[in-house]
Amino acid sequence: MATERTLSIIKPDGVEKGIIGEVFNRFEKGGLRIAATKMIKMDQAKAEGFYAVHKERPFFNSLVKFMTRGPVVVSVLEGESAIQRNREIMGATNPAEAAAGTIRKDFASNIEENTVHGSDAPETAKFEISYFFKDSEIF
Ligand code: IDP
Ligand code: MG
Repeated sequence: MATERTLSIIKPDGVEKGIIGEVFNRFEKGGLRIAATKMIKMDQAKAEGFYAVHKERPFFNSLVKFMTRGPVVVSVLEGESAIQRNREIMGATNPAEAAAGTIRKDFASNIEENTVHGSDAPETAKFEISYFFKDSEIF
């Protein structure tokens, strides 16, 4: 076990629902420190680049449209096994399958509008963090 960093996004539905504070509270209570954060609005190219790994999936265009419809909050979370810990706090991709007490169970609308993103592995975390933050913006 080691201290890690992971990339979190509160997606447009989460910002619209007014739960930025609630989500941050769950991260901090769950042992994750917010090392960087900012609100941005992604354009189509930025969202397509972020989700490039999914570009052959049937939901890709819809996902990009959703992720660009309003502002998001991108953050770097740091802590013990932060990547896995954040995925536990978020819950399963499909809120219908997410465990009780997870962010997605409590707030997500459906499998697409599922409130939060979290990196899934060390390599993707490194790429995703650098996609939004310079080293000098992470504390
Ligand atoms: P994850 O966010 O839990 O890692 P991924 O499989 O990496 O899930 O999918 C990325 C995002 O694409 C999901 O968070 C969700 O917003 C969207 N997504 C995944 N599967 C579907 C689907 O079957 N229909 C519509 N959107 C989906
Ligand atoms: Mg994923």
